[in-house]
Amino acid sequence: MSSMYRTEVPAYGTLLSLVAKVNAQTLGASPELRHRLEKTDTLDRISEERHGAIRVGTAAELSMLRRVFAIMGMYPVGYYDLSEAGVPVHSTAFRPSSDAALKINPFRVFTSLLRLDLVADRELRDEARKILEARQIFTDEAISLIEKAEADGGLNVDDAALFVQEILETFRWHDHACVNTDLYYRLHDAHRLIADVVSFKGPHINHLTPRTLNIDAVQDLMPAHGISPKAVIEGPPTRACPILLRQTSFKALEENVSFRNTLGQWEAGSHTARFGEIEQRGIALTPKGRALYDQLLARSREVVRPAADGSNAEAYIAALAGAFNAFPDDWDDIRVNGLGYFRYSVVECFPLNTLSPREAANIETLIAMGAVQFDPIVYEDFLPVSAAGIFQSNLGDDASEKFAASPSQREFEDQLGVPVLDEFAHYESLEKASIDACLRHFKPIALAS
Ligand code: OOG
Ligand code: NI
Repeated sequence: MSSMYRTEVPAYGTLLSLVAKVNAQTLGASPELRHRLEKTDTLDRISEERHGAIRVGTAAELSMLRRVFAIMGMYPVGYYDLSEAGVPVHSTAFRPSSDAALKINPFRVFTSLLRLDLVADRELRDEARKILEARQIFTDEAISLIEKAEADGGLNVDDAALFVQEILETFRWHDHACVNTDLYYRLHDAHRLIADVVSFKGPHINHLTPRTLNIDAVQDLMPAHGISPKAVIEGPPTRACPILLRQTSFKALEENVSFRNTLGQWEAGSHTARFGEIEQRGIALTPKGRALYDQLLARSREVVRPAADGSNAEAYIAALAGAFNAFPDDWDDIRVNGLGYFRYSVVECFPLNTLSPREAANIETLIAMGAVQFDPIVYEDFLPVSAAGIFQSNLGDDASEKFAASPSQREFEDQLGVPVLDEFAHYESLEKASIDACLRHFKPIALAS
């Protein structure tokens, strides 16, 4: 998918090289960072894609995608309602769910389902629904391989290669629309996103997102490389202890697309949909930490709402930084305040004979004495306000339709065919498992009397 996308969207290739360059410089300048990443990551894959996104039109498409991703060990985690932010979709992210699986494959697909029920124009809504129901976004071969994998509990090497090739077809770009010009513009006027989902044969991958070790540097360097970034970086401000997720993208390109006119002839037109994005991840927050994050973000947006044209970017960045002064920026403060999740581990050369049984049984004491250390657990999921910002900047600066906020997780899960997994449960179980492993290590001392 990466090489297909690079060929189709050359600016994305430029972004990838820029990310690789900045990551190499960042690692070169900080041996400590290199050492930490060596312990926890695969360094040669540091600049590779960490997520992509697609938008589908029907429950049947969504549930089939769920089956496709399950074959690759990716499961829906989280529910994101974007209607509140003026985008008529709700979403989940398919990703590996276990720690071991995430180490092998940290790639996620942010997947959105169009909500035609939010479109006011009934006639247009029915027309769109009919078109979506008639299309088939999977090849016949893909469908039979999905069924085979499910029946056999997996695929052999040859079928797996074929599976990847056939599924790739679903994500491919189509430069001939399946609606005529008139309908395209009616869909477009209702919301650009509706035109994007309904007008094509399939749900083209609309962006891929490599990981950067210094998002501020890449954002600043983009213009000099002929790429136009969105006005501001989404998410938390620059911090000593990164939290959650920071993202920025380059604006979607206007691409040539052919539409049929009323006489049935192809005519030239254009469509904007595809872009490139970068991300930098920080610590996963507990529900308490997340509530504080949401509160501070909302507070900063009461002061300055970032304008799509970038005219108030500096004021927004200052308001954001100001609001986040209230969020502890020290790992131990974050930990003792119960704001983030940590992975605990035994300090290798700690002299065991200095511990009393009581000390050896208490994790906080073990930390205080230097027998146990802790590292932040990386956030693997997404942020609805940030996602809305990424959507908006790529739907054109004028697109800020209002929809009534209408989260509908139950309905989404019905359409998906399974409940989504709870992101907090994942981090909590990682943290707990690491504490249990430490206490097990010191148990012989704790039990000695
Ligand atoms: C998805 C936008 C959300 C992110 O990184 O938050 C997203 C889309 O535009 O379809 O990918
Ligand atoms: Ni994204």
